[in-house]
Amino acid sequence: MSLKLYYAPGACSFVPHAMLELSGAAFEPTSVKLHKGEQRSAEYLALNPRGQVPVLVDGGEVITQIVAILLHLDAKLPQAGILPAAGMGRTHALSTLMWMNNTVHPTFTHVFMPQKFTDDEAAQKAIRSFALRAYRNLLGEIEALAVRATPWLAGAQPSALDAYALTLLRWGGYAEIDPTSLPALWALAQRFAALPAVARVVERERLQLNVYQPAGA
Ligand SMILES: N[C@@H](CCC(=O)N[C@@H](CS)C(=O)NCC(=O)O)C(=O)O
Repeated sequence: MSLKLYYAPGACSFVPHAMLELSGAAFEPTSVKLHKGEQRSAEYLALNPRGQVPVLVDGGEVITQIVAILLHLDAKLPQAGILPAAGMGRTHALSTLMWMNNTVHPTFTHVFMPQKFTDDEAAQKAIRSFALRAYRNLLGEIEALAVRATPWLAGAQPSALDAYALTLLRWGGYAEIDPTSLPALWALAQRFAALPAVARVVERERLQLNVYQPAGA
């Protein structure tokens, strides 16, 4: 089995990256530097014409989209605990995972890259500030999930939900959201980052968990 994961430090690819490392399976992590535009190189576009991370290459198969990658890995590496194995726990976890991917994540894209949605600079400012308010509320919803965590978001084992929650909270720091203002989520992210396998990923991606800088600092 040959698994290769294309990831960008600090990006959403952290989710499959952390889960692969937690699985204990051998894989080749390959960094793509988004700030240098490496995702738009001819070589990378040949792999993923959408120019995005993550990409998983399993043998000869190229897989894109976080949820598809996670479901593929979950079937292949059940020991990773990517989602609960069965029952309503799995259904609810999948529901939360899809919401993080199709709602919370794109809301942050509107905050961080409003230029993807309009050329008009005034409209970009308006999109950013509107999306930022929405993003705060969405992180508030994840905080409520973290308050009820037992002790992880999907139950007894750390899962892809905790990896996504950490990523979304970290991103908030780039958008004037102090992670410590969401105490249950902040505690959960710190606990997840401290798991030895996840700590290796944090080190490989050279991530700082709290990137928040108060305005004027
Ligand atoms: N829907 C995609 C979203 C992937 C995505 O948004 N990737 C971002 C990083 S978090 C990216 O590669 N951005 C590079 C760019 O847009 O140039 C998924 O679930 O995989």
